[in-house]
Amino acid sequence: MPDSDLNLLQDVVIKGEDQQAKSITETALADGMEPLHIVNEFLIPAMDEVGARFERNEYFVPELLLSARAMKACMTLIRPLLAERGNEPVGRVVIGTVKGDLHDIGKNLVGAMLEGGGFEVYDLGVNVSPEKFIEKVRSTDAEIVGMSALLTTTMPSMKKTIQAFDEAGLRDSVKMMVGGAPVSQKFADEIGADGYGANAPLAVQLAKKLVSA
Ligand code: B1M
Repeated sequence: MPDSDLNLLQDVVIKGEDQQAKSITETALADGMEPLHIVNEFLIPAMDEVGARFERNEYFVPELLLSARAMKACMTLIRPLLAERGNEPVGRVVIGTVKGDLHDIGKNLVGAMLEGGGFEVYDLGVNVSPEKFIEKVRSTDAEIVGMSALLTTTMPSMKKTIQAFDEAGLRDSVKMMVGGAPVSQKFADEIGADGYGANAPLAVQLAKKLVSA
């Protein structure tokens, strides 16, 4: 399959057409196309474009969700092949919605876009205690912890989690990023987080900056 045919893959991911995206990826892989080439040349640029449209207020959350779903559909085929071939991920992120909080739509979106950005993502789900974050970082050697909170009442869980990493002696070996509608840069600074992502595309940019720092 020539690269020109794969431009369609980029278009359908941007449009959020998951079934079509998956079927083009399937054909490309069956034709022997390198999985990493598909990710780097088509899927990541597609998500970059989705992020850019979001920044320009041309795309909103529903479009982000559809594109993230389309990209995820492709990644379900590609991820096992990348693992098999030993391609190193950009970095490893343990992500979760903090203790007491059950909102996961934004966190899922961030996780999917991080995956699209080449990260290995360990998603702990919702209502994640500091102990669970620590346990997962220990077992995966992740470089980044991503915490999401949607409730003002659960924002303190972020601070508690950072403190728990400190107490466990792990604070210097991991970067901690936070996000969610009520979270701000000011709050991130107050609790000693390493970064704040206002939205999913910015969270990916931030994670890339944190792993290369
Ligand atoms: Co809830 N809820 N909710 N809710 N809910 C809010 C958050 C609320 C603002 C609604 C309101 O009153 N206007 C309010 C919070 C008020 C406050 O804290 N001051 C609220 C409340 C009160 C509650 C309950 C307490 C209601 C009740 O039971 N009385 C309850 C709490 C349950 C709990 O968590 N313990 C509750 C329950 C629920 C549902 C289960 C019904 C459902 C969640 C379903 C689910 O997630 N599976 C729900 C929903 C859907 C919402 C609203 C309507 C939408 C949230 C959402 O998904 N947004 C929300 C109102 C609103 O926000 N307009 C609301 C879309 C999502 C893509 O955006 O999550 O912000 P968001 O993620 C963004 C960024 O924030 C960022 O990137 C994403 C993409 O751009 N981001 C990160 C997120 N995480 C990040 C992490 C990062 C970086 C960026 O780095 C790691």
